[in-house]
Amino acid sequence: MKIFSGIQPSGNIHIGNYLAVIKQWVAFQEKADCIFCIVDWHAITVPYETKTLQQKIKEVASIYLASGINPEKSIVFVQSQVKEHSELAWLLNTITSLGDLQRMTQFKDKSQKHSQNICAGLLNYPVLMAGDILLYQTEVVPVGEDQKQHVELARTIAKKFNSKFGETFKIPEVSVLKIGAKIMSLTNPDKKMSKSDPESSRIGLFDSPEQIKKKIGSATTDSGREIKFNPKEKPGISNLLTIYSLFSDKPIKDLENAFASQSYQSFKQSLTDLLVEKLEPFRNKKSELDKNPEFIEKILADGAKRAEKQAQETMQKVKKVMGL
Ligand code: AQP
Repeated sequence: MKIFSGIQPSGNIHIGNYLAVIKQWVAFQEKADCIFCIVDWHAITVPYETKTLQQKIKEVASIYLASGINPEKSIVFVQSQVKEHSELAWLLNTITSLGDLQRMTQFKDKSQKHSQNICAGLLNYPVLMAGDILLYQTEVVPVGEDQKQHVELARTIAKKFNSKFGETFKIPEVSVLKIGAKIMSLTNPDKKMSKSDPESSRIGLFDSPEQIKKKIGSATTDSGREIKFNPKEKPGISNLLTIYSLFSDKPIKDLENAFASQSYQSFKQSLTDLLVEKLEPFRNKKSELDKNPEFIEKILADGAKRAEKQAQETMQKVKKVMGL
């Protein structure tokens, strides 16, 4: 089985990215051929800092490794180091419907968020993502809820291409968790936790115990006192219960029973302790990796070579069937 997925180096990776996506990658790694990309060409579709981009790329690589991605088993690389991604994206642009791109939820959301700066790249983002996926004949794409629509569009594009030019691409399936596919913001639990939102709205994987304590302590809860999972009526507590459940591997029902007679404050204290404990290995591994930047550079360079080989094979097929 072939797996492909990626994360943008657009800010601090948070527990939403980890619980919904990176944890799936670690599990897939045991049973499949995996390719994990740092999608820097996606990150430049909204305003960004050129000076810190390389540092952010290295940080995402550290997170992959600190989370248990084994670069000897899986391919880890930076998208812009394999030029076939942009080549295939251009070709797929010629068969992608403009209407499909305009109705993408992320395009609408990000156009609103960056209304002064809507570039064509933001509209074409899903075509580049389809290229990323199809280039490796991917069978399964593990993502969070918000990226499901883009994987569905990649399937539509692959099917259209195959019917127009002949069987070329595998049709990828999406893998989205049943619980935890959308971790919500700590300060506004009606919105997803996001890398580019204010610091207090998310827990970063490398946050210190003090930061975790402060953020969980001030996380929005709901009126009432019961620790009950009810995302419609109690979105704040339901989000914290989901985070607790995924980090402790305990079902939400068991947590509701365990905290039945306790206050929000003692539940938050217990969640803080759990997060401090579970994120400690990430912080430790990061300080180890920070001492050896050449190690990460070597992994990314090796990964790009391995990815490029597979990407070139697909591009040869694509160009041939397109008459290029
Ligand atoms: N809150 C979330 N809960 C669960 N999954 C999430 N993902 C993102 N936010 C959550 C999933 O993480 C993967 C990588 O995300 P991305 O880098 O492609 O960017 P994004 O989806 O746009 O996520 P962010 O964190 O909100 O980044 P910015 O702020 O840069 O836009 C994807 O699989 C995504 O579904």
